[in-house]
Amino acid sequence: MAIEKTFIMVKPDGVKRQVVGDIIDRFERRGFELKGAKLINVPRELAEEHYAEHKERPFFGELVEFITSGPVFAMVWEGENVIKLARIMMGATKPEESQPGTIRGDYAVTISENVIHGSDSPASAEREISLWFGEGLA
Ligand code: 3AN
Repeated sequence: MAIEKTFIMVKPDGVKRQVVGDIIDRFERRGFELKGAKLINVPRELAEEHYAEHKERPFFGELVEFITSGPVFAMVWEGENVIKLARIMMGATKPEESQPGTIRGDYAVTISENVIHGSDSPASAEREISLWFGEGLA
């Protein structure tokens, strides 16, 4: 299994609720390495580009509003199989399917304000890392 990088973002609800430290701790304890991190207010164009694949979905406007509503904590994590393992650590998108012990299962009860985003494939990891951090980290 190759060493991968993935893009992880604590959304505005997670930053407000001060769970950034816990999320970093979970990734460090699992054995992943932090390669980049920044707290930023997301410009609308970046939000729209990040969620471009959902442009036609009815909740696109809500997604962009939410992600630009306060600072997010964007990170790049590296390690073996990190893309898939991070998704498992995050828990399912639907609150009724996210298991206790996962990040969403421990912190979120709604589908829209669900604390964390993580790349869902090697192609999106590459795209999202360059979008948020430039080519240097990709
Ligand atoms: P994930 O973030 O788990 O990969 P996606 O890619 O299906 O989930 O959706 C992207 C984001 O859009 C989710 N994190 C969630 O916050 C939001 N979302 C998904 N489905 C809905 C929905 N039906 N209503 C509102 N927001 C949604």
